[in-house]
Amino acid sequence: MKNLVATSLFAVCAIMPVFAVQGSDLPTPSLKELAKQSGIYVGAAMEARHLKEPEFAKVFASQFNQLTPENEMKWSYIHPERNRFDFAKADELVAFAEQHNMAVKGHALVWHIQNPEWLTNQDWTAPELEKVLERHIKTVVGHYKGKVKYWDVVNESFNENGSYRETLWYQVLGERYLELAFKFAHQADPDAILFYNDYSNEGMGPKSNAIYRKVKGMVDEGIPIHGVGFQLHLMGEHSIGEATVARNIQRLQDLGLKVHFTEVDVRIRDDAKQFSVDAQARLFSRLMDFAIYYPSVDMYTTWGVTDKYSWIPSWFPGYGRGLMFDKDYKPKKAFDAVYSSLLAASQGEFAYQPPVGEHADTRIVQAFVAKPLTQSRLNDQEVIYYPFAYNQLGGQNLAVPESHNLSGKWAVGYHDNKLIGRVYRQDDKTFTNKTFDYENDNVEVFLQSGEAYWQIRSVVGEDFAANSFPGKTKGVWSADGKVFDFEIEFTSLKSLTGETIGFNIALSDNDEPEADASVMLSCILYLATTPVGKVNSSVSYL
Ligand code: 9MR
Repeated sequence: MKNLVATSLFAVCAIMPVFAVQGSDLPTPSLKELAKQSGIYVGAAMEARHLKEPEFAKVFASQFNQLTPENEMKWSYIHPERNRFDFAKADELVAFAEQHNMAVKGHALVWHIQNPEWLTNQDWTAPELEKVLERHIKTVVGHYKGKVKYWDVVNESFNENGSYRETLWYQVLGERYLELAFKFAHQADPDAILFYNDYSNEGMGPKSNAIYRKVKGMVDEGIPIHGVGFQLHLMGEHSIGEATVARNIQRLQDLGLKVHFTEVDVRIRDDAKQFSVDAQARLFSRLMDFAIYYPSVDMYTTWGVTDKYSWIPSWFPGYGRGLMFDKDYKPKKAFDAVYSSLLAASQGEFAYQPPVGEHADTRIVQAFVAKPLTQSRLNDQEVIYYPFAYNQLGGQNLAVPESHNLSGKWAVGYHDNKLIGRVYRQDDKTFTNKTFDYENDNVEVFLQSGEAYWQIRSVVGEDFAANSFPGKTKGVWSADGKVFDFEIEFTSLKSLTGETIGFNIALSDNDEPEADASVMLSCILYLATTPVGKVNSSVSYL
């Protein structure tokens, strides 16, 4: 829990934002003033072109005390030719920040996107590329020494399954490019606070486990790394697994690292109803609750200020409402919710406690979407794939044991009265000839409808085994055991639209040839779900 405010047992009543509204709709005290009382920088990403817009600059300067250049410090902008750096645009932003007493976070010294052609179109040897990296980092960090206090040193090095992303940096320099980048940045400005930054790394899972292992290794070796950024580009309809985010923050905090929320936005559809607007506001404020609660979280940055300018609709057409201010710079419900959390904290009435404990430790609950399908078969284009997220049997360590080379993703949609899904699975050793199904490599699906609950299992290569599900189940494996297609038909229903169904899926892996049940190393990876959820015509919360 942060500095001034002790958690109050009495403060459980709903807290309404009580703020004076000035000429515009902006509150007094400002968001940044409240955040400061909780020891948090509240910031936003911004592009230099926005400085020309008085309303933008006004809202930014009045509400935020931290700025991240959205693009201007990326290689293609700041280092467009091998022997030419161009600081002009980034300098404008840093000057604006200085003028308004804002902290600046530089973004990003090493990334695989927005790199100039001179860098990407050449075959580098490792010593050459190391020199190029050193020169870039030392020149850029050196230029902003004393002006840019925080840096995203390395951005997005890992894949969802925890492997290294095959970038130029990784291919030529190997994983030590991370160590090199942090060392160079530190040498250029020993006072700078240096971050590793990524997306989909807020909860426990293969990606955040890989990041944890890497940053722990760097801390142990004395490499100057000071924190991990969670980008947090979220979807309004997806809740975050609070217990798993809490555990991830805690373990990074235990390493002595800071955690920054670096690129927060919560996308909802342009035609989203009040439900999604409320869900969006809850997510924004829940993140602020985390920031207030954890001493290590001292920066909360949104990826943009106003829905007028956001990267989201160009990547996700029809999702133009992801920020805290609307297109007319009016604060939205999300802003009020974040403000309320900070106001409560400033008044000693902050009551939020992240869920922890046995239950939270061993079950990760994450909402996901099952989409309606146009036909009675799965079409990869119509569904959303999710990674199998963690090792259910891992106790405190939810990473897949290193001996298990297992990863996968899954999706489910629905048509008429059928759930129709697919699993892509990768495993180096597949066992299917043991006595009991549960000793073999398999996929397990857990279903709940009302009070009834079923577990159905399909050993690799076989249909679902006999089970008590009252409808029809069918599972078909590809010959190589890598793709599993399944259908689960609720024969008592005509349609699943409007139904409430619990759904959960797991990959089980046994890599011990002689193992019986008592020594079986079973590795269940799953994206767990709330026990009960809803299916409606557009989206399901299972
Ligand atoms: O918001 C940025 C957008 O203007 C750029 O076109 C895009 C290029 O990939 O990068 C966006 O910012 C990204 C950030 O640098 C790293 N995390 C993901 C952000 C959204 O894509």
